[in-house]
Amino acid sequence: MTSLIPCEIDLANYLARALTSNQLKLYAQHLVEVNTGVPVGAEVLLRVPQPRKLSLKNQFRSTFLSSSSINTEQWIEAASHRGLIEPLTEWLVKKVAEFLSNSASFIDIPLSINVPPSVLTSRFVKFLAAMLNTYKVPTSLIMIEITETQKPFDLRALNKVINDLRDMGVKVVIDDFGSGYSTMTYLVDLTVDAVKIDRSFVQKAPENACAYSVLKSLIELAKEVNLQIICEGVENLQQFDLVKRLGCNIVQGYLINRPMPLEEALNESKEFITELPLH
Ligand code: G
Ligand code: MN
Repeated sequence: MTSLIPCEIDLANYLARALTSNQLKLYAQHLVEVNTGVPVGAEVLLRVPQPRKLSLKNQFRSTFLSSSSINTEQWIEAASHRGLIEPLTEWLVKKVAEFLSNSASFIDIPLSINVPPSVLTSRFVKFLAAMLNTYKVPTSLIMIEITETQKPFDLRALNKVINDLRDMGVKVVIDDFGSGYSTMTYLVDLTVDAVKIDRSFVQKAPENACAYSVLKSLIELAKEVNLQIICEGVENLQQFDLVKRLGCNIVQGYLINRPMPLEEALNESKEFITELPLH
């Protein structure tokens, strides 16, 4: 496919263009159960094709050119400047539902989709339900990761949406746990299934006593209120052993695998058991 990218654009414009010209690709990265190495889910990630000729003037230039992936924080931030978050999230949901309906026979792990609080409204619940219904996809195959945001939002309204999703059978996870301004409030006011602890703590913990203490406390807190604990950004065995020892249930990160095209990730889930010194 040839690129339609003009020379002078920012990431938001590029995203808008990539969306309308159907150039965004879905990648996924496994979530693996710590004690068994068995994949128990996969996070869906957005990838854009590398533009051949792109002269970006703004802050996105360096991050954007260094990689063909857009991390969740980046695309949500960029998309919010153009009212793009909702259409982009709906596009993602539709693609995931479509994908699952075409391959449902070999998939039995949930796919998680990153959604910011601003999009988690009753409209989103209806849209998701309609897509899953249209494509005959069981709700148990969808997980929603609520991403960290700096925008204020109504926690009670958000919790109502979370309850509706969970009543449908969709799992809900708080993403980037510990890194935002509202960690404790989230924990108190939102009824979710799991927390995904921000990679910054996981990565610093082996060498930084303070990060270690924060990580330990975050895990203890989550355990105390009976939530499952996912640690992201696990890149080496030292980090793996540490989070396992502290009581983490599920890991994700380069130690297990890199994000790969969604289809490949799901094909791999079938036979895939992580070869780690798990016991
Ligand atoms: O915060 P969020 O869950 O959206 O993060 C997903 C991003 O993290 C993706 O862009 C993915 O490529 C990246 N990622 C996945 N595993 C690792 C890892 O082990 N280390 C680092 N630094 N990034 C990772
Ligand atoms: Mn995420």
